[in-house]
Amino acid sequence: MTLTLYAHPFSSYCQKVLIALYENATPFNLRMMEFGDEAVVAELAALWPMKRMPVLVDAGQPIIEASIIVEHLALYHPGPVRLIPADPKNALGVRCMDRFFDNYVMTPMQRIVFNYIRPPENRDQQTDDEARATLTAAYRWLDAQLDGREWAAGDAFTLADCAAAPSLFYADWVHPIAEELPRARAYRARLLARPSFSRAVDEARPYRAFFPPGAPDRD
Ligand SMILES: N[C@@H](CCC(=O)N[C@@H](CS)C(=O)NCC(=O)O)C(=O)O
Repeated sequence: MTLTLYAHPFSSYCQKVLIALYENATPFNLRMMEFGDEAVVAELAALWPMKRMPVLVDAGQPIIEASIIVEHLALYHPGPVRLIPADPKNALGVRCMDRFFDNYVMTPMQRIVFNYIRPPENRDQQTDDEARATLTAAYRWLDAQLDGREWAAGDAFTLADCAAAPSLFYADWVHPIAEELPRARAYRARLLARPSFSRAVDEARPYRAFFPPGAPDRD
C-alpha cells in the first residue's frame, strides 16, 4: 500500500485529513506543497485541476475533497478508530456535523482570511461582517449541540471531529468563541488535547508567521 498526500501542514483542510491518518497510524508519504514550488503545483494541477489541497493518491488514483478522503480512508484503509460509524443512522449524524463545520465554520473563517489578503483598498467590510455573523451563529448552535456530548456527534471521535478541529482552531483566531459558550470553548480545548490534532498543530507551528491577519500568541 502506498498512499501519497499532497498537503501543507498549515492548511486547515489538510489538517482534517492528517488527523484521520494519525488517528489510525495509517502510513503515507507527504508530498509537501512548498510555497513557491512550481513543480509540485504542476503535479497537483495534473491530479486535480482545481489545484486545491489536500489530494490523496491511492494506487495511482487521485482522491479529492477532505471529507471524501477521510471517507476513503475509513472504507479502504480502516483502523481501530472508526471515523465513520458502522450504523448508517449514526453515520448520517456524523456527516451532518462534518457539513456544519465545513460550511458554517471553515468557510466563513476562510472568507475573513481571504478578504484580509486582498490589497487594503479591495477589502470588503460586508464580506467580513457577514462571515463574522455566520461564525457567531455557528458557535451558538454548536454550543447547544454539544450538551452532553464529548465529541461533535456523540461519544466517539469521528470524521466530524477531524473537520471541527482545524476549523474551530483557526476560526477562534479570527473571531474568538464568546466566553458565554463554555461547551464550545471546552470542546475546542478537548480537540487541542487529542494527540492526532496536537501533532498536526505542532507540525504547523513553524508556519504561524504566514497567517495573513496575524496569529495570536496562543493555540
Ligand atoms: N473543499 C475543499 C477545500 C480545500 C481548500 O480550500 N484547500 C485550500 C487550503 S486549506 C487550498 O488548497 N488553497 C489553495 C488555493 O486556494 O489556491 C476540501 O474539502 O478539500
